[in-house]
Amino acid sequence: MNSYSLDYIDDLYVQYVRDPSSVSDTWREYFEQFLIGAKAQVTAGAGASAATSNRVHRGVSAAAGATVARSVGDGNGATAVADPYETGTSDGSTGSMVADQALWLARIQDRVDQLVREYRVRGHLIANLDPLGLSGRDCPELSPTSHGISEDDLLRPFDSSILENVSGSTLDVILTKLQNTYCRGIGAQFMHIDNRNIRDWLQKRMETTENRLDLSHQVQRRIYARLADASIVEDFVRRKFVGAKTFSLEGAETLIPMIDLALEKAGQHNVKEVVMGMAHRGRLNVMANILKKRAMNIFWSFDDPRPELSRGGGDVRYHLGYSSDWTTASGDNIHISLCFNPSHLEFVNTVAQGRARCKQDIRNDKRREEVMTILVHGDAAFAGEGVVQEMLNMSELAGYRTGGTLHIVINNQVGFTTLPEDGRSTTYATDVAKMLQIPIFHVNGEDPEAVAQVVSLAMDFRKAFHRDVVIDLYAFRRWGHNEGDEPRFTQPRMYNEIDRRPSVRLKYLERLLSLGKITADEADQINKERTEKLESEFEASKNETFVPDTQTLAANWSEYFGGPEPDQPADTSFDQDRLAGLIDKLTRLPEGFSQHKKLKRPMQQRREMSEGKRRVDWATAEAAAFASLLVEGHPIRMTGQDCQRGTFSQRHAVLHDVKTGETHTPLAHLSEDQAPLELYNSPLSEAGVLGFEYGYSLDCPGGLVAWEAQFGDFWNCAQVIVDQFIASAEDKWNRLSGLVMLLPHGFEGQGPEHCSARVERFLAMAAEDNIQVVQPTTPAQYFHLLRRQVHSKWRKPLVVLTPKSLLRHPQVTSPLKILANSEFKKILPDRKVPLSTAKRVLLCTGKVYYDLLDAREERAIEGVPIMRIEQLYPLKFQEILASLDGLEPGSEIVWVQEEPTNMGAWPYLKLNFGDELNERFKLRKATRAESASPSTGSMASHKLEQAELIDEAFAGVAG
Ligand SMILES: Cc1ncc(C[n+]2csc(CCOP(=O)(O)OP(=O)(O)O)c2C)c(N)n1
Repeated sequence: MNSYSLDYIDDLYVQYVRDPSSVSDTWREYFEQFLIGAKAQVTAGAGASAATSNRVHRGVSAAAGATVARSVGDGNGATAVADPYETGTSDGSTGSMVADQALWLARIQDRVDQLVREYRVRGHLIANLDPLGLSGRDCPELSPTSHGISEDDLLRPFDSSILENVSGSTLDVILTKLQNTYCRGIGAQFMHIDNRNIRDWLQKRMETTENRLDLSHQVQRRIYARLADASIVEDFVRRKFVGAKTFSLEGAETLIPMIDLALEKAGQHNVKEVVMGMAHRGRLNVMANILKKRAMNIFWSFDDPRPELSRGGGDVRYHLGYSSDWTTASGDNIHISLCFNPSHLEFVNTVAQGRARCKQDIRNDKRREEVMTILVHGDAAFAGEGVVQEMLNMSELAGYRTGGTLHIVINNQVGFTTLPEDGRSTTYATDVAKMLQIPIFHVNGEDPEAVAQVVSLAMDFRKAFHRDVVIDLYAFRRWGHNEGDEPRFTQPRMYNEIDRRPSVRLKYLERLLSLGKITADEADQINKERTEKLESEFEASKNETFVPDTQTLAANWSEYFGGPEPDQPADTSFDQDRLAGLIDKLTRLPEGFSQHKKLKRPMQQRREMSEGKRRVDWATAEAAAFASLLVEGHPIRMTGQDCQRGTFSQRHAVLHDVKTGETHTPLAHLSEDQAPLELYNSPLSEAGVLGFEYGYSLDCPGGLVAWEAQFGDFWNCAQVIVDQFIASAEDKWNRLSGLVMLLPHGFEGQGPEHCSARVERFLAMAAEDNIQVVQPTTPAQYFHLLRRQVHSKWRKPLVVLTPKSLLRHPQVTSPLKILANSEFKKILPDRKVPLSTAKRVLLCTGKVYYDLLDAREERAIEGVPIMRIEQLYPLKFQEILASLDGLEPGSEIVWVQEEPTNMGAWPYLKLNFGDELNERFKLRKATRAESASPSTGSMASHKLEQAELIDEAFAGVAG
């Protein structure tokens, strides 16, 4: 017994003394017995026989004994009870055979129980996981001698109370069972799970079977056939397209039977749809053998005979998505969608999760059982990319849960040229997943039957507990990182070993042949069928008339379109009385609801807005837009950090009863038949959460899906999601999204990380009408913008720079009738100062408009209209020109922005419209000086700069 186990029992005892119900039944019973015995001994003094004492104290550890002794002693003022192991003669013998047997039992029971526990905790360390045998580990805690168990002890029959089905077995039989369970081709990590029921479930499943499935002949043949599928495709492609990049799966072909068996289980578990996310490795193989994409389409892409089809767009073949239907052996149908994927490893994870969540919501799958996600990862990427942690953290949250994801790590033990020892500080590539209360199974990829067991167990775990589960598929990479890459430059020893290894298909075939489970003829037949099929697909792909299968958008996208912005705006009006009624409803609270006293006034004001007595403010316009969409039947999902209340305490979409803590969400109580509303505070993540919402939007064309940044400054933590998905998915993959990004923006002296949503970045990536970049300045404009996003059939991501101080600015209000009856306007003219009388035009966007307005009024400046560009992109020169109609040619136009000159919209405007504007007018700028960071950290300095900016805008215009 080592100190670790003694401490463990000691701790357990202390726990028991504090609260007997906090320990397991077995331990409670044991401690009760112990105390009875201890008391008896105290009462009987030295007369109590050691044998009795030992029998009573069966299983107590030395340390626990000491604790118990202390505790009993403290309680009774009696002397400490001796450690039962120390009782008797100096050699440990009591002199009585019965007593000796009891003494041995008491000692050994503890030690064996501890050893059993060690196997459960650490057995995976010595499991036979690595086909290359490079990562073997040592674990002295698993040797019986380190627990004081002798060779002789091993041969004695023994009754373990904590292992099932071992009654009367000798210790060595018990040990063999443990080794079979925990140290063969499967290494299980599950003892970090706090919930005992879950641990027991796993233990039982593994220990009663020794973690092996009794596979039927059919299943064994099926596994072989899937291995043949996997390896023959690889072989074929390598022969026909010499040197082409495929990111071969070879060395990890067991992935294909693994997914195949997962889908079989999924069918049995009533899963109807699977969303898959995976990177480059093995993707073509998965496409061919799991998604059943016709090989002719894959082959065609290697020759790439029609360059004109993908000029400037499209993507490489190993990033493309696909979807198809799968029929399991038992006849269940599952629709599988493989997500389009950028090179950026692991970022697709939450995109896939968001898609699965949306599919569940569409199916009204409240238990989140009919749609599941399978994510395939690389070992280096899983350990290295932080977004993995973000995804895992989201997996159990009410707003993001998807009922349990199957994670498969293709662990080829190298990342490009980097070995695990240089790539991670953890024992396993999967250790980040230990943060969750879920099991992690490591499995030897050259042991297809262990793989079959693991995937069955993992899928059953997911079904039973609705949690994620991780399989770490230990394998190798037969070729270089890609097929043109020489791995022996950097991994010579590893590749010596790899070169010696036959394929897993051949190894498994040998096994089945030796067991008589398949004949050589049958195996040949399986191989021949596959090769012939591939040959015929290859020939077909060469045919000049061949047209590759490009999948169109799913059926629920049929009425929506992408491409250029349509000329016709969508009708975003809404019946005024109905809108007033909805706003009023937002102020009604359930009977007895105790509202925070500071909310009473805004609520009263909101009521007045509904009655037309007060103009509508920003937050009310947003709530009104949401409410109107919901009652029209458009679902809304909005998440973001603290978005329920709103970072600036403006939204209060979820109210909290100050007495009970109960919540009330007025937007969810508008009408019986309103569409569903999902409004969640997000975890403190940008990349993971934005990826999720983007994914959700891919399957939710008819709803409003919005993500709000705490401050616009933070979206760049999710830069990859914006660059690789939001801005470019239509161009690369022809996939549309109507996702809304709400980014609080404005220079208000709060420092360089609380001022700028870096609009210049969006404008730099804006092309081909790929996104909308909008900075609305009135509540009515915001209302129509949100409604337009749903009512237009043109689906584009919408980036909105939203206000902060303007949320409470007295001038930032709109009449209810403009919300009801108007529409979104890309450019707002100055209605007070006609262009025909203008000496100069100030052109701006966002909050600075109100600063300019104030200054113009204060300084009594005349003849300087201030125009606002509300939609920065898409924006055509003709639209700008039309809004300048009437302005004398040669007049001065000043672009005014709060941002430094190298940021904001100025670089974009100058690049796209500068020459044309200058041909007709004189364009200049009023901006902050160029700067490496967006703003000063000093409030005083901010004010000075702002005043200078306004002065510059009006410079030379007499007041
Ligand atoms: C975010 C990101 N960083 C870097 C790369 C470049 N890269 C492509 S594959 C790769 C190695 C990946 O190793 P692993 O995750 O083990 O997968 P494997 O290729 O071995 O299957 C790297 C670094 C990338 N694609 N994405």
